[in-house]
Amino acid sequence: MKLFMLLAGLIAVPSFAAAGGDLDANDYVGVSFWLVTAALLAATVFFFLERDNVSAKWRTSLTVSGLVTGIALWHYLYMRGVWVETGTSPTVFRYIDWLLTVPLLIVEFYLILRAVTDVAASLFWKLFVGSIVMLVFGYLGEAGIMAAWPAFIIGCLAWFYMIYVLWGGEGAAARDASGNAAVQSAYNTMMYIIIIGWVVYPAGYFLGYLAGGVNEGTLNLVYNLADFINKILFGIVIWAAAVSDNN
Ligand SMILES: *C/C=C(C)/C=C/C=C(C)/C=C/C1=C(C)CCCC1(C)C
Repeated sequence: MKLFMLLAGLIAVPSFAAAGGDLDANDYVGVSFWLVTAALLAATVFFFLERDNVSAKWRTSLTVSGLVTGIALWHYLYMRGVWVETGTSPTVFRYIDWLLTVPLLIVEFYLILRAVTDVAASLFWKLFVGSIVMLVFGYLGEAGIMAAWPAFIIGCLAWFYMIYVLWGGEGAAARDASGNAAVQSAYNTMMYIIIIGWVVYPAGYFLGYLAGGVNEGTLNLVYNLADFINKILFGIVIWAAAVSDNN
């Protein structure tokens, strides 16, 4: 079954990818789209195959990591095409990708805690709703449906709220109570990714909409590298905790 899905994917992918036109070797932004696409493919295969190498309680976390990179892979195929053909930011594809992958990423905190300790469903909802509010207001601001500043401020408040829940709120309490070293260290690394790795996205919004413009190429290059850390590395941290947890 897995092999079948993999083969179906490999056959289907090039027909979409071909729509992207030629990739110019000097177009380093286009090349970065290409490299991250390949890395997302590898990461997706890796997370799904590694499910078999971890104990049952960790499998959902690895599945979700694979869904995140798989969904992003799908969007990257199209985003590269938009960039190569138009030289502009694929904003709509980025936001659809974020809308699907960011809630899945943030919910991983709940999942890794749930693998080793009792954790209330309210933690899931706080993080999930926080991520949706952040993205919806970001999009309203970028699309010009709402004024750029208030949308940005509400989006940032939602992000700070998630950081608060993870740093000092319900998430931190569950982490401390879990008494599981593998989960605690993964939790902390993941939390720093949410705090530091995620700065790139509001910074891009700020420069582009509030500070008078940003170079589209630089913006996309930085977003692509950030996605590598925030999606692939994030999943690897979870995988590392899963394989080192032997309780
Ligand atoms: C894989 C994609 C990821 C991790 C995307 C993350 C996106 C954000 C953290 C976006 C944050 C924003 C704000 C904090 C304020 C409003 C504007 C946004 C949506 C860019």
